Amino acid sequence: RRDAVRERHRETADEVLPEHTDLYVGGEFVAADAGETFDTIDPTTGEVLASVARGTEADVDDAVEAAWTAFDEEWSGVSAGRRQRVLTSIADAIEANVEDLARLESLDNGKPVSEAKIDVRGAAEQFRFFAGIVRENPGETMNAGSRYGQVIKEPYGVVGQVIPWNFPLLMASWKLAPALAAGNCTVLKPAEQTPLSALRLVELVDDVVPDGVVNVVPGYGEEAGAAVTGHPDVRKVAFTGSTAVGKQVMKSAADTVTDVTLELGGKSPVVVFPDVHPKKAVALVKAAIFYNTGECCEAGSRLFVHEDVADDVLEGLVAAIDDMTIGDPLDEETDLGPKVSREQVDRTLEFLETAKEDGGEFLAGGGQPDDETLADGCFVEPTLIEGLDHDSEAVQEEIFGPVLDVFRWDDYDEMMALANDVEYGLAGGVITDDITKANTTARDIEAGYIWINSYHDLVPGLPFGGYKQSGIGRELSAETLEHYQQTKTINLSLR
Ligand code: TXE
Repeated sequence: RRDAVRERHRETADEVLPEHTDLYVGGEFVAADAGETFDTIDPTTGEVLASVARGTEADVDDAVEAAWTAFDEEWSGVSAGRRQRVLTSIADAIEANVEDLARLESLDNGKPVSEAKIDVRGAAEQFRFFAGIVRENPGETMNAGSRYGQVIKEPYGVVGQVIPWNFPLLMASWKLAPALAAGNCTVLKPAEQTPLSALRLVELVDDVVPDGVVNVVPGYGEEAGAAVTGHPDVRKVAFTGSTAVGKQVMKSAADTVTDVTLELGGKSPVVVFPDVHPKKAVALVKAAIFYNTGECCEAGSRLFVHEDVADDVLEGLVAAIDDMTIGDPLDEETDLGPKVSREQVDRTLEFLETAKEDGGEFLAGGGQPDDETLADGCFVEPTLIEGLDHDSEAVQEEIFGPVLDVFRWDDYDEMMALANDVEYGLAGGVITDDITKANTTARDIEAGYIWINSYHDLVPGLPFGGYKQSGIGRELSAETLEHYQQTKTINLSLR
């Protein structure tokens, strides 16, 4: 069985891997300046998928220069209509390759292919959304006594974008679409664990995007990432990743007073009221935490379930976990694939260890699956933990794996005080059919995005981003376009 999975992954890789694994700079695929590469690993089999150019500061310098050349010579002068056509063509190219891009994503990240398809379609949708609003940029004018004022929005020129590995293509689209729509050129650094879909994307759109408008520099965070976010000629930085690195990015941006938007970690609460049918709660809570193997910044990783329904909901969750298919992410039936890397498995297992030491009771899971056929992969069992103090490490920190901390409540105010007692504030969920409770609870949770009776449903047009240490700025919306623009006032004297 293990051999069969390896064979299937090798064959799939032959079909879907990008032809080029070099840097993409100025519209050309080029080797890294230092001539080095790094391996990207298939987390299901542990085998090397590809060796990819390892970009460093010199490569980032080249990419930034290529981006400025493209901006100055072409992109700054193109009409909104042209930008709209480019964005639409990118969406078309993605949609024409949904199956292959999804399989590629599944190989490189380990996510179930059924979920990868949702990502790929979502990526196309990003480009369509920003293509749709790109012309809505009229600016303002004002007659003010003896002067006539114009307020116009201008692109920054060259922006730097660093993305994580949990939704590689989707995150690339969240960054590229608004940056290009706003009229910028960009240098994008994909995560070292998952560089392949960004490279495949630029192969697919090489003939529709003018040279140098999009540059991709794969590499490690401290080498290529820090060179992008700290580059003196990058006028705006957009980062998605850990809160710890987000803070460093913000500090280094201070040196050049560069505008920064950050989308960072989360530890989001899901609140279940006693009026709901336990079945409905189970389905939503399960999706909130286990979607994408728990590797979601918005994952609902702390459950606050009302005492009156707690036993039923928890029993239902344990049964739902038993029913989950853990295995080869290329199988359509797989619900839970491997984590992205061995490092991520170790990190999750360390959290589980501290939870045990802190007296956590494991209602399900708690380690790696005891299944010989999964031994090559980075698998972690779906896990439910009850009985932890709210201030313990496994509750306060983002685990970023399939691990749910459970709390029972009967006093609303006490529950809400705990729900908000984390340094993060990205998202939250409320499950109830009482519209008043749903709305008041949504307002009481200190977070940037609240779902009532759903989860993970992100739609272009509804802004997404964090309160507190979960970030700065909003993606997916018209507000995002503004993050990629600066405001110029022109004050014309009529005297
Ligand atoms: O993140 P990093 P890691 C959280 C999650 C996870 C933890 C660690 O809890 O377990 O972070 O993951 C680049 N300057 N999230 O170590 O390091 C890096 O190369 C500039 C939540 O993978 O933040 C990659 O491209 N860039 C999160 C990206 O930053 C740097 C998604 C993210 O990596 C850099 C990912 C530096 N000094 C992890 N160091 C979310 N919000 O969804 C690294 N990078």
